[in-house]
Order: sequence, then structure tokens, then C-alpha cells
Amino acid sequence: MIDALLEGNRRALARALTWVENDDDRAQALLNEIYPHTGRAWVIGVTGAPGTGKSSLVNVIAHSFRRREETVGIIAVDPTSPFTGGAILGDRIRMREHAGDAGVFIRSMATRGSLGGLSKATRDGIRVLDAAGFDWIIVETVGAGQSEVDIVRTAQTTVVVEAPGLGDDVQAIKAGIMEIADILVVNKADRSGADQTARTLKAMLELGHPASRTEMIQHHGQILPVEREPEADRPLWIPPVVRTIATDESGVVELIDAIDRHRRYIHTHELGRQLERQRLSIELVERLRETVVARVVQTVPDHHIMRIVDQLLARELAPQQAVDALLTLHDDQKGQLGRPADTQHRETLG
Ligand SMILES: Nc1nc2c(ncn2[C@@H]2O[C@H](COP(=O)(O)OP(=O)(O)O)[C@@H](O)[C@H]2O)c(=O)[nH]1
Ligand SMILES: [Mg+2]
Repeated sequence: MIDALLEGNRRALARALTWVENDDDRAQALLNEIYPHTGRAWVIGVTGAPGTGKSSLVNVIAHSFRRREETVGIIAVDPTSPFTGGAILGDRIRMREHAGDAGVFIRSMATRGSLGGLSKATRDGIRVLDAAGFDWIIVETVGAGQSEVDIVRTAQTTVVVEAPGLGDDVQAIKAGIMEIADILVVNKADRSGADQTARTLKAMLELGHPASRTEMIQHHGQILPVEREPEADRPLWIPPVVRTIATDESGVVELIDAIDRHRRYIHTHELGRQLERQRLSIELVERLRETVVARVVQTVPDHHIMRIVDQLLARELAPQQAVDALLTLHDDQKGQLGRPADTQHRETLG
């Protein structure tokens, strides 16, 4: 299975992605094995409000890369409507369009379980496509909240898509995703209001919007923006505003050019490793949090947890004391289940 995947076998790829999506036990074993073969693809995140034309754009971006004989893996994540609506249907149509082209692989990820689970599944899905040898991986996600922002942060180049006429405000500002945009796209440039939307975005950038003068730093697992003065040897990346019409491919050459320029910027200034380090440390803390919570919930019996909730209600325990109590219960429970080595260690310590 691993060999087939590394050779880019499509059936192995589809199966691996299903395991990842379902959080199957086999997924973890596979991911451990393929990890050394990852880190080669360039990941593009495409985000924006529903209906802005993300899927249509991803489609034409993929066509452009294919014309250069570069391969493309696509993951479409739609946390808002996993089983209903046009998203999945649209992706079916799209898949048919690329059918028979071994250089494109498209997968829709449905939401099962927590949003934390979704960003984990997306990251793992990216690694599966990466190991299978795709040059580019495009992740399409609805920009609606923090969890989507987290998903987008796994990308090397983030494209935020706007469209005129979706509301009075620029959607991305509301969702707080402007700050993570490397490239801003005003799609549906054939519609009236496109110029106004582009002007609004440019004005925001010129006003010194955080995106134009800050960089993110990783601090104890959280990303914080820091202000940075321009340096002679490393100019700031100012997100370009690109106008496109996804349905007839206008502006797509400019968009691809912006993506290429952004990738070159990161290479030229040797930022790749530093940014990857940030992404990995954030992922580490996220996974640690998820694993610790799962372990505690697994080992501590339900009635103990309920009793702690009762104590919270009765104001006998403060919330942080409740957490400490749960962790103590977890440690005790583990002691009772007792591996001999553990017990010995405890006695030595005791
Ligand atoms: N007029 C116009 N319609 C577009 C354009 N791009 C996409 N659409 C249409 O907008 C609708 C939503 O597009 P879709 O790609 O599914 O948006 P998504 O929800 O952001 O993925 C579809 O009916 C598209 O055909 C465009 O540039 N101009
Ligand atoms: Mg879509």
C-alpha cells in the first residue's frame, strides 16, 4: 500500500485518503511511514465566502499548472455543508472534467467529528498527496471562522477570494482572514461592483493593514502578528490584488504569476524553513492538546467526570481546580491499570 502510494497509484491514494478522513487506525501507521517522503509539494490555500467562485478558480488554476505539465492534487473542505448543497455536486462535475488526467486528483473532505478533527484530516490529506508526488496541492476551504483560518495556515501561499455583490462589506474582513492573505482575488470581475471591491481591498492594504507590514510569529503554540520594518535585503511582501473571471479564465495568467512570485519570494529570502517550523510547532501543540484530552476522557470513568461537574455547579471547585482534579484522577487511574515499570518508578519517587 505504501509503495503503491509513493508511486502515485490512484487507488492507493483514494484508499489512504478515506482512512485519513475516517480517522482509521491504519491511517496513523501509514502517515508515520510516509512522513519522510513529504515536504516537497507547494501548498496553496484558497479561501473565501461561499459562492465567490473558489471551486471555479481552483479548476482553472489546475488547468494552468497542467499546461506547464505540473501535477495538481486538490482537497476541497466544506465544513458548512458536508452532505448537502452544491459543493459536493460541483466537485463531482469538476472531477469529471479532469477525468482521465492522471496529473490531477480531486478529493472532497466531509466534516466528521470536531473541527479540530477537520484540520488534522486536512493536514494528513495534504501529506498523502505530497507523498504521492504532486507538485502542487490546492486546499479549498470556506473562510468562515477560526477553524478555517487554521486550515489555511497549513498552506505556503494563501489566496483569499472576494466577489462583488455578496454583501456590503468585504467578506474577508469580517472573517478576519485578510491578515493571512498572500494574494487577494476579486473574482466575478464581469459583475458590476468588482472595481469597487478591488479599490476597497487596495485602500485597506495602503492604509497599512496588518497584512502589509506584519508577520506572524509562533509563541507557545499561538500565532501572533509582529510588526516589522522593511529591510533593504528583504522587502515586505505586499499582497497583490488580482481581478479574475473564473468562468472564462480572464486574469488567471496574472493569478498564476502572483502565485509563482510569492513562491519565489519565499525561496529567495529563505523563509521556507522558518515558516515550516512555525507550522509544525503549531500542529504539534494542537495534536498534543487533542491527544491529552482524548486520553483523560478515556481513562477517567464518566461518573467521576459527572461528579466534578456537580462540584462545579455547587461552587465547590473552581474550573481550573476541576481540571487539576481530572488530571489527578487520570494519573491515579493509570497507576491502577499499572504497568509494573510505572509502579516501580512511582515507588522510587515516593
Ligand atoms: N459571473 C461569474 N460567475 C462566476 C464566476 N466564477 C464563478 N462563477 C459562478 O459562481 C457560482 C459559484 O461558484 P463556485 O466556484 O462553486 O464558488 P465557491 O462556493 O466559492 O466554490 C457558480 O455558478 C459559478 O459558475 C465569475 O468569474 N463570474
Ligand atoms: Mg466550492
